[in-house]
Amino acid sequence: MAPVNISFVSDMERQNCRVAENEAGKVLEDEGYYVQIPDKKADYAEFENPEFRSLGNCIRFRSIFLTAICIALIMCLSLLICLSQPGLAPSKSVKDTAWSKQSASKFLMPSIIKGESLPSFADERTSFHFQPERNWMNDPNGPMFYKGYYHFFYQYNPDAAVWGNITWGHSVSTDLIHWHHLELALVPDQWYDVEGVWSGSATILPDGKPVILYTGSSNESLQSQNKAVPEDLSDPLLRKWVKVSQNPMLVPPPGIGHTDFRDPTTAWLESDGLWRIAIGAKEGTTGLALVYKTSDFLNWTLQRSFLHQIAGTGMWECVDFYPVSLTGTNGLDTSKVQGNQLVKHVLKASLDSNKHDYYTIGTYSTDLKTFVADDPTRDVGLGLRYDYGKFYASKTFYDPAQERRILWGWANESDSQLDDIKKGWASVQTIPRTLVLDHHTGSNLLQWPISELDSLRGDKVVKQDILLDGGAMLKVDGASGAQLDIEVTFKYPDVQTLDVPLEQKECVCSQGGAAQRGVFGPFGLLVLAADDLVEQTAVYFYLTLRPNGKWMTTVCSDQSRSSLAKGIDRTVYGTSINIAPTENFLSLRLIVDHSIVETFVQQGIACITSRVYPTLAVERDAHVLLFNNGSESIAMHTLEIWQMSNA
Ligand code: DQQ
Repeated sequence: MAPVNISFVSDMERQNCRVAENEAGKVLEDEGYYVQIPDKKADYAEFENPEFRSLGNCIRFRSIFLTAICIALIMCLSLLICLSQPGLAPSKSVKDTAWSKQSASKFLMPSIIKGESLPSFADERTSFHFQPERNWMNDPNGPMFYKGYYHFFYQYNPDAAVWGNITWGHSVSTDLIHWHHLELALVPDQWYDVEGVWSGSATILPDGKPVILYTGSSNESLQSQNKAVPEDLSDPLLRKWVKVSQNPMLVPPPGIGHTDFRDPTTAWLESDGLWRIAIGAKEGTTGLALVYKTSDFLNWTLQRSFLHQIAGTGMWECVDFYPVSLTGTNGLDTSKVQGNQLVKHVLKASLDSNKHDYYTIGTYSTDLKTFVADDPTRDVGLGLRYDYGKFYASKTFYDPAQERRILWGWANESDSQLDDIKKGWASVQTIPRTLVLDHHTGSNLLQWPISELDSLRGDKVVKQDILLDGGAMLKVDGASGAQLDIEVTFKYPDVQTLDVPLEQKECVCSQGGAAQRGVFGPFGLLVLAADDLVEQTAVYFYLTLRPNGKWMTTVCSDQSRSSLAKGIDRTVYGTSINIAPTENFLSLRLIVDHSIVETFVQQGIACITSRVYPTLAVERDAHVLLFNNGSESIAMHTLEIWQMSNA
């Protein structure tokens, strides 16, 4: 097998690598080496990475003596680690279930054995999420509807499972679930995009013609905005795209760095007859969105005022800007909205500094051409996120076929870059989500998987009205599997009838995850759970009763015990949510697809995406359990679990 080519490199190359590292969100530099993209599958025993060297040596020397010492050391170390983490077993006082009869050693044994072997990766590929057949993918680009087909483009490296050589991949679908992969739409073949055809958007002009605007990165890392049009408008699949001769159309204006000018939005038409686009940028550490206007998509004028800016947020990537209806649930075409009477506008920026997508709701002044957030304390980068897990560089589009606004988001891997190379692929897109303004609050969006996903629902298990005592854990029979759609509701505890302790610890998801013991929670679901629970992904609520009698509700997605494999990000994600006093229930919807768990809380008021890599809890060995790790009982009201087919 061909070894992966690893070399120490010059400062310039290091800089390039750092860009790649940012894209992947994974740190290589600390490990003292840079990976160059291999042409063929890697031979891991050849890695010079110190982390792998010890394992590699054990294999290479084939000395029984040395191997035995290696194994003994690893076993001792694993045992020590396991013993120092009582949270590995979900709860010591579980009731109602066979799990409670298992001894602690039973929980620990498989991790010792499994931890020594590298995972096989066979079960990690998703079955109904959007993924190219192989290699690296990142941002969603230019989603649109044209002549009966949904078109989806994406940042794609056709050569390897790591970021680099970025092109636009292209796929089409009639239902946003089943996809047909086409040839690359745009490749780096011009001086202005030779370092990558980076992110951008599509606009459908009033005559029905689509236009793509995208960022090119030159070999001097100059970021410019460029245009491409379909070669043959009669082809509904739009297989061929032509870059116009006037490219590059826009280069960074004075005051904006040549690497801080990227990701044009879909253009919108205003009442003055001019089209406008927003482009992400920064000045110092102030993140901002520039606006350019045009009548012909070739000649552009920079607007003097920014669309919006927020100090301290750093570079804004993949800005998105669109209206939402104050009166209905239909989506809106940005170009067809005039005036502000019946709409609010949403501004989203993907913060390069922390790789999170922040949005805010506010008013777009058609006079001043600027945006003002309704609540400055929850402005871009300060407040709401689309998703509190692994979700970045998202983009929406208006679907004229069903009059809805749809959100796409990139869910990167949580395993190591070396794992990605071995798998031969990296990243998925989350299930497309419809977006509407939450009319109860007026201050947040609601996200929900597109209704087309329901077509994959198969066999169903239903349970109703189960009281989960404090410490309970209940396996849901007939619901095992790695492809599931789950909806569950719980009742709020009736505090009138309870003697509630005054001292209640507030929940911080990352402090112990689902293994915390509270009064009202953690309670929720375990999915992708192994027989003996050595692997489990917990999604749960944790309630705290405030002195004013109101609940503080936190929701978490705990991937810290999802996998026995090594080198995996074990962050416990979560957020607190505001529940209206009229809502006397708590609800979760979980979309489980092998290595991704997408959670929709309270009809979409908050979302959390986790990437998980079970090694034992796969296929029919992946179970679902209800659990309550708090001391007070919790009533589960309804539980519905569907097996999901492949897309
Ligand atoms: N990814 C693209 C850039 C964008 C970044 C490059 C966000 O255009 O800013 O692949 O993930």
